Amino acid sequence: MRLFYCLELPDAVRNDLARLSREFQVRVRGGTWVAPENLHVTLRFLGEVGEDLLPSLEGLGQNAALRVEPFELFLDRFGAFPHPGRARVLWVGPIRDSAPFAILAQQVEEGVQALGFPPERRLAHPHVTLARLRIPQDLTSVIGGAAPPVLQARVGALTLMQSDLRPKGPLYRPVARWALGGGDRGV
Ligand code: 2AM
Repeated sequence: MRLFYCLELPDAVRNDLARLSREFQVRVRGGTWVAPENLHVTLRFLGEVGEDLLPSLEGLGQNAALRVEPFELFLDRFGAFPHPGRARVLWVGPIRDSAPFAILAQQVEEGVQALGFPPERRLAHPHVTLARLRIPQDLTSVIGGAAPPVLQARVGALTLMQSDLRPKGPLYRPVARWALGGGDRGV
């Protein structure tokens, strides 16, 4: 199974992001646009994982979720990976670092490394991918010319998500969900 840890977003925030995405779709050609229901914040991509690892991954998720209280994630800037001048990924994310996000990401990273996953070389950077571009494009003026987003998402849970790749786009299904701070929000 193909798995990743992520933060799900409230419906209202996904709706707002979908609207912003549609505005970009008029100006940016050649992108694969993330379906509104799939918009999320990746914490750690695991890739193809044997089902035997699930209990460990679930224990790890539960422990990590206990370490932080629910928090607000600001989504107040557009950006691009690796950079706007040669964009492969168009995203929305916070201007300022998010301490709760960083703590969660570090907990998960340490946990998956302890399970034998190779270290993630780059620091997890909170973002919601809107589009992936097969051919890198210069989006400097598109991003610079857009009014900055003013969104804020209440993050109340950590999710272990399964992704089934289909020709028409991935189907995401939560495998497990843990309330931050230990409240009850199971799948
Ligand atoms: P992204 O949002 O930065 O594109 C599910 O596929 C999520 O896992 C995606 O949202 C993507 O993050 C991330 N992902 C997919 N393939 C990946 C890979 N090979 N390495 C790292 N992250 C990946």
